[in-house]
Amino acid sequence: MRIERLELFLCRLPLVHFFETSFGRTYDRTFVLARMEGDGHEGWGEAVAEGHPYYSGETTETVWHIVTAFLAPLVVGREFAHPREVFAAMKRVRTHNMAKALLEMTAWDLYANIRQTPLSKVLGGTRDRIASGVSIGIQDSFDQLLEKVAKERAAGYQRIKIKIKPGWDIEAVDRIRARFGDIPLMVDANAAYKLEDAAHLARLDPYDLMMIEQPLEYDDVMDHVALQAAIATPVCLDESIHTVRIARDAVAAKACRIINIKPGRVGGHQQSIELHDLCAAHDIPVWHGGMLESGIGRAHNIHLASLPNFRLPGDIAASKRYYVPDLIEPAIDIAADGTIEVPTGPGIGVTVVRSRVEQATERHVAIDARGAAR
Ligand code: OSB
Ligand code: MG
Repeated sequence: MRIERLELFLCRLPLVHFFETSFGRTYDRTFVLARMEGDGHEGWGEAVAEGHPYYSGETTETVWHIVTAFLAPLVVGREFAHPREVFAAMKRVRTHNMAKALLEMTAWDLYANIRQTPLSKVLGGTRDRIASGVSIGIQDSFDQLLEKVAKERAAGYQRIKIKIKPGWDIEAVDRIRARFGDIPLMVDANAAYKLEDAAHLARLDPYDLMMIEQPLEYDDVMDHVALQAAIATPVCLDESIHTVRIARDAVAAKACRIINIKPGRVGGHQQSIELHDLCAAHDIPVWHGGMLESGIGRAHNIHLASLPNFRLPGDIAASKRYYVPDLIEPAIDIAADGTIEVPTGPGIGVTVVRSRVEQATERHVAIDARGAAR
């Protein structure tokens, strides 16, 4: 396939409910969308970078800069036999995996559309529904948290994850266990703790959590090894896993027992497949994370999560928890059993509503083989 043209859209959408992590509270989401044309078809993708550099050093503005100045010239106007070649074509640019993933994932949708095949099939997916969980942010009170948990349980979600930070951790878990009993429950600290907090985090052991996600720093592996040896709760890494090579080292060092895969964080679908396969070979379960994506990124995630080693429910939930209306039709929804159907049409299998994208767009650029034009 030849990638003939690339468009970028810098968008902003209000969130249905604010989302609070240990980094702070967000009321809306800023993100970059990409659209590619080639061989008479189109592809869509979404970068997971946010408007701030708190989860990752990348932001929507760094994605815009790196794509327009450095990555687009390596991809636009070029011929690829398969989208698995796209990440390698961008190798000379270091880091910036969110920017790379934007182009790489968009190329996968384009390829699947050219082949008139669902993206899940070209990625190697094996299931037609995925298990869905929710990530519940830090609330204003524990009562509000319990109400949120009750609402998501009633909606059918298969597991509950809550965000934690010092001062919003043991008591939050204790109250959820007291009210809801033995439900599938996990916590995500987004790097809010230090190794010195090991004894404090060991107080979570009796609550039989599925895992604690990213307790320590985003650039750490070895303190997680020490922490995992000191606590019974399985450690899951998110922010620390920037590349497949880091994952290999983390698994070998026993820094974690579970890994969260976000294709946007690791450079796209091909890197995610390699990470998925590495974990499968070491009997490390993986699950699919989320980054408050619009329906475009969310649809990509659903297809990837259909691969076999995605053994635990992901943070891939219904559109209506995030954006109403979503940028796609039909919106993503969950069934009463807490599963989401993998779309069966070509590519990501959902229709991008151009008028809604345009309404959300604050900046747009189109790039062809001759360069950028507004
Ligand atoms: O750490 O998994 C995370 C959202 C933004 C940035 C980081 C994270 C998250 C979530 C939300 O947990 C998951 C979702 O519902 O999309
Ligand atoms: Mg996380």
